[in-house]
Amino acid sequence: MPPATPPPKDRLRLALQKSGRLSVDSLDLLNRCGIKVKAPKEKLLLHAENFPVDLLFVRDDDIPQLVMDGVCDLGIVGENVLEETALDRAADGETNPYVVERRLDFGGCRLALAVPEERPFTTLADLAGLRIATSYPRLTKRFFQEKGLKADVVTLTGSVEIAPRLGLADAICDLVATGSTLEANRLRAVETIFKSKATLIRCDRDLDPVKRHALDLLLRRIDGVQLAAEAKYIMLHAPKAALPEIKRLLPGAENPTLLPLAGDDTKVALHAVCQEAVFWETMESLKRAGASSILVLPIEKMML
Ligand code: PRT
Ligand code: ZN
Repeated sequence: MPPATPPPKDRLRLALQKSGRLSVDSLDLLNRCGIKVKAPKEKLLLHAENFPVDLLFVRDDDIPQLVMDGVCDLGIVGENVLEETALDRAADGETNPYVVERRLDFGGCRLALAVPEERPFTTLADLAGLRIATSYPRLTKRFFQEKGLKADVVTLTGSVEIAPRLGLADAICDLVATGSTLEANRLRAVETIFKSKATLIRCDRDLDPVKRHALDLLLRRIDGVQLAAEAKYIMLHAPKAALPEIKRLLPGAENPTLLPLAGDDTKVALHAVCQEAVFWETMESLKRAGASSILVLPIEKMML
């Protein structure tokens, strides 16, 4: 753990995972927000060159604590780690002074109960009284309590998926993304107990006005990046008579721009920003409705 020195008054301090599943995406998000940092890996603390933010690189498990204790103003961490820490602190009689500023578009996974493939399972009651290995004992116990079931929860810090084979547990409660780890260990997920994404959290204390201003700017940029991630700019030619149907087919598009087409007054050019993904199926439907010359372009940044 780094020393508990408070962040400076004029620069935000943001805790990021040093090395792991969230590191690349966290830095990529900052990069897309126009925040430049050099040589992120070697140092514990880095100053962004063109934005009043310092980055502190730590283990993900330390991030909620660093933010809640005010050592960092901000942190990017999985909701699974955040919630487990919050439950842990509450059990110790501590408060949880944090605010979720943004749910981010990466780090998606679920915390799921899984049993060996050969173990019969029909309802959750089949797990009552079993030994369940997990790195998330608080979330797991809370789930069983809410269901009114008893479970013997065994805390492991890693390699949870091999616990049943080693005879350490009858079932596990672990993070699942693609499901291939469960499959490789001949386990099957039977219940999702928590869905998680990476999240940007802030220490729930008053920020100095200079830092508040920097945070507002950062949040606006994050919103711009996240909005643009799914959004597409679509251009097409459409017969005027088909416009109502074509507009209906455009996913999440408001007020398209219509432009005359030189030499053909039965048709117009339509330009629109679609807030949702544009799939091949949508393009095929547009074509069937009479659209032609359909172009779908990515959008890099967006500000509404
Ligand atoms: O060293 P440090 O403590 O910082 O990192 P860590 O090893 O504790 O965490 P890391 O880097 O593995 O994960 C960081 C965060 O990424 C997690 O807290 C989640 O919020 C998120 N995340 C997203 C995942 C996964 N997907 C994931 N698949 N975290 C872990 N896994 C593991 C899971 O534990 C299992 O072993 O991947 C395996 C399952 O993956 P699939 O794709 O085979 O289902
Ligand atoms: Zn960790």
